[in-house]
Amino acid sequence: MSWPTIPTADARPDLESPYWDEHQETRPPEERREAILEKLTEQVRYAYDNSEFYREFYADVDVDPRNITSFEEFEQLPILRSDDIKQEQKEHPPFGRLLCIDEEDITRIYGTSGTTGRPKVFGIGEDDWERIGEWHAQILWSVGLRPDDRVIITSPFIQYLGSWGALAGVDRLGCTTFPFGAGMEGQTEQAVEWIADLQPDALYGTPSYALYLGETAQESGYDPADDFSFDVMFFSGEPGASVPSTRRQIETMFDCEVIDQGSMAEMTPWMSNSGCEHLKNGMHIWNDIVYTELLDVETETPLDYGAEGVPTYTHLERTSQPMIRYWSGDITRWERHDVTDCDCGRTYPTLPKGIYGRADDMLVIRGKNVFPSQIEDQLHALDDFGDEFRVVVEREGTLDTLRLIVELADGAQTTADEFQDVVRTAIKSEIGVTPDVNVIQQGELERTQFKADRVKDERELAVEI
Ligand code: 8LQ
Repeated sequence: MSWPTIPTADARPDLESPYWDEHQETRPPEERREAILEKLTEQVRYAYDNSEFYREFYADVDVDPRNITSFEEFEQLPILRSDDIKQEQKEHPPFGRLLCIDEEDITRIYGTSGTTGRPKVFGIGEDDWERIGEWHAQILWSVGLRPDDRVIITSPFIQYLGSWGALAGVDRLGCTTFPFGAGMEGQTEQAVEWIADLQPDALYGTPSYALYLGETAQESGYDPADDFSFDVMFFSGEPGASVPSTRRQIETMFDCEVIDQGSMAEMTPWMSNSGCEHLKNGMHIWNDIVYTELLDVETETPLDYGAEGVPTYTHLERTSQPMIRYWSGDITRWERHDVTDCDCGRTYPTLPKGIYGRADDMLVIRGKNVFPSQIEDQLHALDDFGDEFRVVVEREGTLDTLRLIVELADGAQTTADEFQDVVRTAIKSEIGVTPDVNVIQQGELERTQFKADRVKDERELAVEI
């Protein structure tokens, strides 16, 4: 086995092949594990040899980072967190000593796109970027994209790696790329006209943006199902594509298939979590591209299939800024491939319900654990829902209260009072907590052109009595 692999310039499988690399994708999991371990050993040794940060980080471990011989040894390496990267980059700006190549060999600089705190900086070398393109192309092949497809990218072309990573894959696959972007005033209205004229076959963006795009198209007099010709939309960045009723709504609105994708920008190739054209909900974990463990949220120890925990990722072939045992802070459940209802033939583990959300997005309301994506699922299943909502958690005395601000669709069959009851009942049956519900008219809440931010937790502001 060679490490790291050399990207294959422009080779592509036969058009009829469902696989980019049949052996890699369909081999028995045990055989794959052996190959993964070889790559893990190489990756950890490489990081240790080339990064002062990792040498310090592993100073007290009981295993030899230059020669990891088993998964058990690998699991003794400490977990890397976002704050470790931020601190390291603060002390050794701009890249931190995580960087394993010379600064002059960085060909691309990206960063985190959040609005708060110090952004994280990612320096990526040329060969890493080529591998990212290659792997994204491989995964997009499983999604059903082929070189004759026209693909519009409707996420912001900022530091956000989602847009650029999708672009790299679509380019490498040989599709016609239409890098439209998002985020500027009036851009969505323009996107509607461009899509109506150019009829792309596929779209990449966030699920929230697809709904906004669909609504905007309807306001401009289009029916996205009839007037556009999308076969597939692939999404990343937030839950939604694996929230069953949101997924159904997008599929119906555009008459297309929906594919869920995405790990984290740090972990690019972030498509290593991805649905395929056969999977009805959720994502396969391409764990021979990025190795993924599921760790217990409290004990941080590895969990078996069937359990719920935090995906923790390790690059397998990254030469510029490798991440090893990187804690995502997300929550999901994973299953072995043969427990999943998917007939694609791939033997990767699967996240059947996608990533529900971040552990710190989980609201504990009166002792019940609630993910905003559960509320989203209930609301999108209601006929008269006007597509947007907000969740406000407040504290009255010692009790937590859940307030929902929910839009009623234009042309709804129910009154605001009736809809309020419908929402209350639906949410109570899903999460066991009765919310206060404020009904407002469709269009009153701001739409996002990127990732939605729908939750306001005001409990910390409350005075304890
Ligand atoms: N996150 C990302 N993808 C998600 C998904 N499919 N389902 C649920 N939550 C998801 C560059 C790619 O779009 C991945 C990405 O968005 O990277 P970021 O910007 O670093 O954000 C990572 C976080 O987005 C994850 O930790 C998930 O909480 C969420």
